[in-house]
Amino acid sequence: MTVVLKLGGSVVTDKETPETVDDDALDAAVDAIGDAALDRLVLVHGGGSFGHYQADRHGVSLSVGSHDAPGVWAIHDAMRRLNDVIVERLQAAGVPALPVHPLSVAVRDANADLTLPLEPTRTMLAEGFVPVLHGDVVAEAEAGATIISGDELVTRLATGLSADRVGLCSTVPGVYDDDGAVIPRISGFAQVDAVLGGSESTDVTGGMAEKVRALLALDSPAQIFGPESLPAFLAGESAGTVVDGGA
Ligand code: IP8
Repeated sequence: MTVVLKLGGSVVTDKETPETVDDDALDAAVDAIGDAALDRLVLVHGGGSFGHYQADRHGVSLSVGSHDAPGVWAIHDAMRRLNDVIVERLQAAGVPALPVHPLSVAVRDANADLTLPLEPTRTMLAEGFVPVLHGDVVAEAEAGATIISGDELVTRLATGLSADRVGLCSTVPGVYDDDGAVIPRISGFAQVDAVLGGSESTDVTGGMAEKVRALLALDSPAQIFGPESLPAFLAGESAGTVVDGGA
């Protein structure tokens, strides 16, 4: 059973203060992961107040690249330092975590199509390690370097490793309906189009719309849930919103 779990950047960092870990939230997540002791677990984490702060500062995004090496390095370095903290905490809790830095293995071509070699992750898994990837900067042909989000890594890993379960641990307990209640199951985008909006929506709802669309396209059932449901997800239970496009 291969499980891919993303810890949202806003879950494990303090979004209000640049480059600040939310120690309590991270410790709670690490304890849950340690207690679950899953066999084949791949972790991904987002940027929160580390990567997004630096990406903003240096004007780099998913679509806007940069050739400024110090700026690109500052973004990667912030993500690497967050990754260091997460890997260290996991190891301290007995989880055999090791880092995989996308900048060193992934690349985008001139059409921005991503190649993410999975051999490092696959071999770590086979050897009993827990690979920990993170949103990062990656070299992109004709653009310098652009951002790769944790969500993009999750979908690549889920497909490439034929994951059995995928979880996005976010700051919200699931996908909300119009009345603010968590939708238990989404099996097609039409079901939530009116709530999540289309391309005109704000960043935040646009972010959730993109997550749902990407998860619907996966073979594996996925779940979006808040930190309080992480132990349930790791125990194999339904948590938050189940996104299952039946692809
Ligand atoms: O928080 C973004 O990852 P995300 C990573 O998963 C950077 O969107 C470097 C901003």
